[in-house]
Amino acid sequence: MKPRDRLRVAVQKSGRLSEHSQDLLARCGLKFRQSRDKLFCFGESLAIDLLLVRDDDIPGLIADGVCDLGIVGRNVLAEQQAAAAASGESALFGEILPLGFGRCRLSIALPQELDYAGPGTLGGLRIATTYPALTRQWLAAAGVEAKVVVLSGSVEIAPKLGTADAICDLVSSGATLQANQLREVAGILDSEAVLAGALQAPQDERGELRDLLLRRIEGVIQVRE
Ligand code: PRT
Ligand code: ZN
Repeated sequence: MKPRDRLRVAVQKSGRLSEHSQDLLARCGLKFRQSRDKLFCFGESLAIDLLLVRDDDIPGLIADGVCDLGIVGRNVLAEQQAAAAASGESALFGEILPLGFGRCRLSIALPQELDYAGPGTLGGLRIATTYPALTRQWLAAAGVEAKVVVLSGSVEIAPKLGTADAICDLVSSGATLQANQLREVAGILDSEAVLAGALQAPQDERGELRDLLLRRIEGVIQVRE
């Protein structure tokens, strides 16, 4: 890959984290000119550019060295770390700094009419999720054998459809669970948006830019608190 002298940060193109992510970077004094296809933002105030992508692609872009940093939910990062661990690989990216927005939790939920007496209750059940690696990791740690049903979306309707007995999904207000007659019974992961990056910072100008951006982000977060 061609060496780069500009720092590249991956942010979500459109979704729950997009506005907050861009707002945070603007507060750090970064100004951008957007490309016509709206996928790339060229940094005009500092040599820091943005790549606008799907959130799920962010850990991979960092691992492949296409981006130096990314703003992504801890849930996405942790799922890809858990998936790497499950296949005996070590993830080449990690969490650098929690950012205090996009808060939610990954939780197990059961139909309201089912009693819950601890993780053992889940033994033998089918659990639908888009987070199979984290779900399996949690079940294994709890010593529970259950079947993980991998879905790509609309997890909350799986019990009603009969394709699963329980779910493991993100929850923020709890309204979605309630609307589907589900009850949160166990938390697997507390999540928020985080700054993610390569475990090894680049040892050149990009490393200096990364430190500068980190200090500015910390400053913005402190003022907000
Ligand atoms: O297109 P792309 O792949 O980039 O986006 P996406 O659709 O995968 O993600 P998006 O934009 O929905 O969410 C991005 C990130 O926001 C997630 O990875 C989380 O880190 C964070 N986040 C915070 C949430 C929620 N809160 C949240 N409530 N992500 C999803 N939800 C969903 C949840 O899956 C469930 O369907 O909202 C529903 C529950 O919300 P409540 O309020 O009814 O409990
Ligand atoms: Zn996504």
